[in-house]
Amino acid sequence: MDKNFKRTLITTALPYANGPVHIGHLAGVYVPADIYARYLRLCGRDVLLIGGSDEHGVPITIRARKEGVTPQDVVDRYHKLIKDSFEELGISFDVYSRTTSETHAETASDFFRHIYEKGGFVEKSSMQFYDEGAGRFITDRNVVGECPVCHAPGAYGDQCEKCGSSLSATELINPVSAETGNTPVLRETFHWYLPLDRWQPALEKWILDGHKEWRSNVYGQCKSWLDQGLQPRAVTRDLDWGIPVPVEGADGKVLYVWFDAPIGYISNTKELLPDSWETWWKDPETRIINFIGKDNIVFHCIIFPAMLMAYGDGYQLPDNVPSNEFLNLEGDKISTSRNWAVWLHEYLRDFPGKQDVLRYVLTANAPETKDNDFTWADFQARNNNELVAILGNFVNRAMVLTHKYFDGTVPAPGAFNEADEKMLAELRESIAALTDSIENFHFREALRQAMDIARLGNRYLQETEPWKTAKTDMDRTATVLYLAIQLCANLSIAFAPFLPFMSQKLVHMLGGDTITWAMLGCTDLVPAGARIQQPELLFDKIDDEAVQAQLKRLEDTKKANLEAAWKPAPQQADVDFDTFCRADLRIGTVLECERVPKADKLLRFLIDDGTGTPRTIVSGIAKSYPDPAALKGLQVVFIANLPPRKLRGIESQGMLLSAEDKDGRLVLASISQPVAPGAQVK
Ligand code: B3M
Ligand code: ZN
Repeated sequence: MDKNFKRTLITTALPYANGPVHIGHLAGVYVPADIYARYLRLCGRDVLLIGGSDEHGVPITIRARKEGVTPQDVVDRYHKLIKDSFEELGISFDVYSRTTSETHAETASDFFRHIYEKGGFVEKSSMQFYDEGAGRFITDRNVVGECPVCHAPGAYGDQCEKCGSSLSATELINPVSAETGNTPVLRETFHWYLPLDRWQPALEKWILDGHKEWRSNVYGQCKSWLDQGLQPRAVTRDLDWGIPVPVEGADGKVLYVWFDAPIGYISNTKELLPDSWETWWKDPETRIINFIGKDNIVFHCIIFPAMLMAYGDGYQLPDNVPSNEFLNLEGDKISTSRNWAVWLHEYLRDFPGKQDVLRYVLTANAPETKDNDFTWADFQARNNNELVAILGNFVNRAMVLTHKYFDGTVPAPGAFNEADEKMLAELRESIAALTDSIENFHFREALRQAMDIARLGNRYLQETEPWKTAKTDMDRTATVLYLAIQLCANLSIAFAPFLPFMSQKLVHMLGGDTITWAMLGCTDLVPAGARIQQPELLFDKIDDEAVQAQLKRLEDTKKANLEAAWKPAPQQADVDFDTFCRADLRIGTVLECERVPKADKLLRFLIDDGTGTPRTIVSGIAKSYPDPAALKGLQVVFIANLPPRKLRGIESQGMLLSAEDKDGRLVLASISQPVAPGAQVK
């Protein structure tokens, strides 16, 4: 890191307060930002970690209307839930505020007004869809219709998810409002636009020439935007939820949510430090780092910087924008609307005291360079095989042995031998690599290097065997256990940015209090003669049952989603009456029904069809009827004149009619009153 910087301002993307936070948000933004902030604090650097809820935007108003509450009610509820769960996970925000705060309204209004007065916007009219029934304009995203490119139904007014074409709402075929189903009309409106094209040369110079060190996904996205040529972007909307546009003649207009949200970083700094916030934004010796997800890159690297340049007055641009790819869950894209997520507040409820485990797994699997997958099996394995078996195990062995042979007092070491020196050299190597990784935002790698120190500890004990030397050479045992305890102390520091709860507990167990990054590598962190506490387990095993419960919940979600998405199949092409009449449908009475051995789908029916000779029919509905014997006596509908067919060696003389329910269950067709077996269905 460039040592010329005096302070680092770390911002985290502001989550929309229209739902809880999930593991995708955590892995992409909050856990890495917190690791970095904690690391810099340990280095004794001046740092702020800024967060807050994004409380404007259309999805919040839609949710409110659906629930019959006000948008303010929605954001109040989720802001509190999000803020509390971040705190419980140990995300060490210096401030976590919200974009409905008064400070924010003032700051964002001032931002717009100032740029407006400098002539930094252009005003343009356009035709926009208007829902006459609801009495409001509809944003492009909330118009749906047939895609003009691939003709898929349900394309959004800004994009078709089927073919990926980017669209404008007026191109849709048969457009309707996604919310009310009304057919909208076009109405003229006007908006203020930020002419990004004016800032293109400055942005090119700043990013393409000045920040080649950015992650390739970030640099690449910026380059492709710049290569396409920047266009003016509307920064106002016709909505009633948002910050009113603070100039005359703007009735019914609010700031576009992506105009006000990034200003939230500034407002929240102001709220924390009303007197000195400007140092954090305008002093060139401040370094600004924005942690975001990949879908936010253009807003943070192009639009917000253009806003800051348009405002002027010394605002600094970010120095880096570490942006992650996406985290999937059990192979599927995380989705709030499909409830396909691990929600932070639910995790905290289901796994109390295991904040560090989630932080560990999300960092070990961080989608830093490509999309990654969270699975509960991996979660369990990383806890049991790494946190418990490597880190927890080493610390426990070192401390138990020290209690056993030295009564819990750290022994004075003798001279270090070759094995000790080799171990210390490896320790220093790991520390150097670890520090370098964190400095370069490679947290996943950094975590592995921290775990290497615990691996080193286990290997050291295995090789030096203090339990054996204790029988013959107590001096040697003293040296080994002295060094093992120093390794424990090093682990409490190396893991502090990642696993803050474990770190604190370990520091306390070793009788320490303050730790700093500079102490890493030292071999006198816990001096000879110091008393250490009885070791408590740092981690415990996660059993199959806990994991099964989570998988069951996901399975239920999948089922519920399928049912919610169910629609009757489209009607088939017409069939002429005579053709239909050739199918000979009859009623039969079930005489016997049993499973077909070794075929888990098939049932064999014996049916009274009125002819006096029972008819055998094999039907693939066994999964829906676990108790076949109970079907005896039921009157069913069958097709009598299908050619016989052999199934598992049994000749089936016809086919039973059944209906497939939403969940895939097959239900036999029957009749409303008993009739004579063999009666024809017409
Ligand atoms: N709320 C979008 C998101 O959560 C948005 C980020 C704002 S950061 C200024 O993806
Ligand atoms: Zn399409």
